Amino acid sequence: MIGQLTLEDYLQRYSETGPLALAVATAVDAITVAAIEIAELTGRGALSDKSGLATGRNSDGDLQRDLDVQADAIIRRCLGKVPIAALASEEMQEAEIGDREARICVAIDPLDGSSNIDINMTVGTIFSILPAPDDPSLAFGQCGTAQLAAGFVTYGPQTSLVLTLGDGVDIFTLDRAAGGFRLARRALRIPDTAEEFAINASNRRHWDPPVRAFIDECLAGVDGPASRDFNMRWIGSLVAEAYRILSRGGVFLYPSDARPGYGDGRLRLVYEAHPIAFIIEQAGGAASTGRERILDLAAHSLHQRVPLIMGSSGEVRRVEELHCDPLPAASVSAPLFAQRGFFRL
Ligand code: AFP
Repeated sequence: MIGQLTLEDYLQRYSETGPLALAVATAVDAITVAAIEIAELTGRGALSDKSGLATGRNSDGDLQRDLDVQADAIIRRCLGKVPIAALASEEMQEAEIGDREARICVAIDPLDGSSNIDINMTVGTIFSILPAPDDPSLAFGQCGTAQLAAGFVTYGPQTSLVLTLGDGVDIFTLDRAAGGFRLARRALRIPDTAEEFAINASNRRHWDPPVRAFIDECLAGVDGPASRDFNMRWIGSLVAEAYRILSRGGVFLYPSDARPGYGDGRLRLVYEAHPIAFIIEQAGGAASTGRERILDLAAHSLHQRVPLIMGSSGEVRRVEELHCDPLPAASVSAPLFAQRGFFRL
């Protein structure tokens, strides 16, 4: 089965389960067609006239790069052939209403991690597929639990699609010679405990005490409450972090912090946290704001940000415990780090 089953056959089998499944399968297929074109574009790097250089800012003020815009256009062209009631993108200020008779809506982050393009790091496309409500303008105000499917494509050493249709998580890798995706990993499961944590440690002074307390526990390793040592990773690309956690466990934190504009963290609920949370939970992990389950949230605005703690369920639960019953502030400024000088207080 591994390496034999094509994504085409996989989606064909799924689409035979009903008209809604057919609509989902058709949209996933269109996104993967776009992904092959995006992979070619990102793979050309500086040889492409669409560089990773910034060209402006999107509707929410994020730095927008040529390839962000190019990837968005490719996906919208490919999805243009698919009946969709509403389409939302990080690169579009408002959602676009499409075919009001269509059964599904799609939210996309065309190129997540694009600040990594000019340093040749893995970037990716994230997508969420939702049922079309009677009023398509309400499509992206649904809870994350409404999602029918979610996935992301990594453009890295492999071009791989990580996909959930609501019954587990499978990975398909692009077979460039054949020009299509083949099943590479089936039914991924995330271990309940982590050996790696991922956070941008340069922001420590801005974190809330529960996040500091959790990271301090990780740093204390075998000498601290976790009673085991951790390794650290920070790639700066959500899809790469999610792929690693799906492959070997771990915990990722992009919390809210005290920096201006980061009161709800950096990541977007509708087209980043919701789809990633759906995938992580389908693989046996957990995804939280630190206080609430990500999938229980419904966006009140399209580009709304949300704190995201996701990965091995035991670690996510520990972060939630610390939010519910925070350690006394004094214990968070553990002298251990002042002595080590690793984290100056
Ligand atoms: P870009 O798409 O602007 O590169 O942002 C990527 C991202 O949204 C997410 O993929 C990373 O995990 C996170 O930002 C990295 O944020 P920092 O640069 O603040 O570490």
